[in-house]
Amino acid sequence: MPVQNLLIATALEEIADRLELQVANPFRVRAYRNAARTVREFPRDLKSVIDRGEVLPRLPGIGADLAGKIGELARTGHCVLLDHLRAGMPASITELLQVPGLGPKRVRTLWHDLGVQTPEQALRAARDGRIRRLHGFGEKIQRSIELAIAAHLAKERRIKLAVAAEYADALVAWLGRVTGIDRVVVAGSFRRMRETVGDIDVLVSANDGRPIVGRFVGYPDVEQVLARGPTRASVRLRGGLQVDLRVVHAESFGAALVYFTGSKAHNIALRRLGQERGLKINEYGVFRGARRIAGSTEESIYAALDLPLISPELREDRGEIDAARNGSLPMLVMLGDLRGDLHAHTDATDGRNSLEEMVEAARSLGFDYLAITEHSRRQTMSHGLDGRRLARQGRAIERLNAGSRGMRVLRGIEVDILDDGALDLPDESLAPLDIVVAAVHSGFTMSRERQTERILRALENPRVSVLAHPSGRLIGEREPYDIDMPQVLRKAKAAGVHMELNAHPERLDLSDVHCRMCKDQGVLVAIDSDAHRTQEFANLRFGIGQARRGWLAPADVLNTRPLAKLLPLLRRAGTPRPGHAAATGGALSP
Ligand code: DGT
Ligand code: CA
Ligand code: CA
Repeated sequence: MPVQNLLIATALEEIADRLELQVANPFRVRAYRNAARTVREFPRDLKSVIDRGEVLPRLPGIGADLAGKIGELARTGHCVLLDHLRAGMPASITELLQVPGLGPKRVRTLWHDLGVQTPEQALRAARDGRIRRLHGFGEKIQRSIELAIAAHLAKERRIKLAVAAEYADALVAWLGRVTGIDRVVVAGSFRRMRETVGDIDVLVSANDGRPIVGRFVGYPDVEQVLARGPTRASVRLRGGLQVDLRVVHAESFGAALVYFTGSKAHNIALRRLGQERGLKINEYGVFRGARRIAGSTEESIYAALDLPLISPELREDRGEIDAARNGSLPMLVMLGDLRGDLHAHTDATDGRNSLEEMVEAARSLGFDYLAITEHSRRQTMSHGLDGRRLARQGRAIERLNAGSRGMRVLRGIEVDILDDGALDLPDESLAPLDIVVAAVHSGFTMSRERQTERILRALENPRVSVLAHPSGRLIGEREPYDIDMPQVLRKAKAAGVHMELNAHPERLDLSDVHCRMCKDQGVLVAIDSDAHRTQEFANLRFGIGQARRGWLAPADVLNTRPLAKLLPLLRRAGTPRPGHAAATGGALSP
C-alpha cells in the first residue's frame, strides 16, 4: 500500500472516529470507515493518480462527496471537515479510542461526564473509582479499562516492519533524486528486519551534506524538523514516525553503515573484539593509532577483525560473532530460494481474488507450486468451507492443473483446531488433499497446559502437514497464546509436522527465536504468505527477513524444495505416517 494511501485512509478513519464521538448518523460513520478500507486496499498511489490529472477511479462504495474528500486529502494533505472536527474536541481523544475496550460511546461518556481527555486521565479516573459510578459502567468494566489503559501506556510506540517499509521506500526515492548523492541506505532495526521498528535511520554517502539535508527536511511528509545540522537531521513525519539522517564521506560509509545498522549490542561486541587487537572502531572507520585501516565498505570493517561479513539480520549479539570467528555462520535463505507458497486464500472464503487470479499471480512470480488453503467451516465470518465446498474447490483445482503444465496448484485447507485438539473437518474431507495446514483461531486464553495438550493432539493427527502461525500473536495487538513451544517442536519433529512462518506483516509468526529453535530441533519451517489477495505474495520478503533473523538456511525451509521432494514431506499420498527420518531435511535438502 503506497504511503499516501495510508495517510488518506488514516485521516478518513479519524473522521469516522470523531463523527462517532459526536453521535453522528451511523450510516455516515460507516461510509467513512468503508472508504478508509477501500483506500487502504487500493493498489495504486491515489495521490500520483490525481497529480497526473487522471480522474479519480470509481471506487466501490465511494460517492461524489467522499471522492471529493479523498481528492482534497491527496492534493493538500488536509481536509476541512477533519480540521473542523478536530477543532471541536480535544486532540488526544482519538488516542483513547485506541485502547482496547474503549469504543466511541464509552470515550464520549468519560469525556463528557468526567472531563477525561487522555489515557493518563482515564487511568487516574479508574484508580480513583470514578468510572464505576458512571451509568452503564460498574466495577468490572472499570477494572478492565484500568488494565487496558495501563497496558496501552506501557507499550513502546513501535511500528510494524511492513509499514516502515512503505515510509522508507518513498523517502529513499525522494532522496535519491538529489544530485551529488552517492548511496542511500536505510540502516538501524529496519535493515536488520526486526518485526517492528522504533524509528528509521537513513545513511547517505556524499561529499557535501548540506544539499542532502536540505532535500531531506523538504520532504513533503515532514511534519516537524526536530534537529538540523550540516551532516545530520532528525524529523517527525506526519503520522508520527521519526527519521534520523546522517551524511558521511565515501571513505567512512562502511563504518557508518556498521555503526548505524547496529544492533547496539552487536556494535559493542565488535568494539570489544577490536580492543583486544589494539584497534579502535567507530562510525568513521577502524583505526590503529591515528591510522585508518578500514572504513569504506562493511566487508573492510569485518575483515579488519578477521571476520567474514555478517548479514544485518544476524547482528543481535546472539552468537553471530563467535559463529563468524569459527566459520560456522549459516548461509541464509533468500527470497529466490523459495519454490512456492503453501498458504493462500481466495474469494471462496475471505480472500479478495479468485482462484484463477491467485494462481496466475503465483505463476507469474515463478512459483513451482501454490497451495490453496481456505478457512474451514467453523470460521463462519470468513465463509469457511465445509466438506462439500472443499471438494468442489478441489475439482476446480484439478481442472486447472489438467489444463496447464508448469506450476502445480495443491489442494489444501487451513483447518481449525477445535478446543479439544480435534480438527474442524472429518477425515474423509481431509484425506484427498495434498496439504493440511492446521491452525488455532479461538480459545486464545486457555491455560498453558490445556493449550499445549490441544496442539499436541492436533499434531498427532496424521492428516496434518503444517501448523500455521504457531503462536497466534498479532504484533502489537494480541499476545501469543501460552504454549510449551519446546514440547510442541519435539512432537512436530517426531510426527513429521512442519512449522509455519506466516509472513503476513501483522503476524510474522514464528518469531525469530522460535525459528532458531526449529532449526536446532530439525523441524522444517514453511515460509508462507497467507495471501488473501494477489499483492500479498509480496509479503514473503518479510517472512524471509524473519527467517534470516532466525538463522535459517535453505535446507531448514520446507518450501525451498522442488515439488517432487516436497510432496512426500507433506505426509500425504497414501502414507498415513511416514517415519520421522523423512522430515529431517539433510539428504533431502534442495
Ligand atoms: P529501533 O529504532 O528502536 O527499532 O532500533 P535501532 O537499532 O534502529 O536503534 P536506534 O535507531 O536507536 O539506533 C540506530 C543504530 O545506531 C543502532 O542500531 C546502533 C547505533 N547506536 C545508537 N546508539 C548507540 C550507542 O549508544 N552505542 C553504539 N555502539 N551504537 C549505537
Ligand atoms: Ca532505528
Ligand atoms: Ca534512530
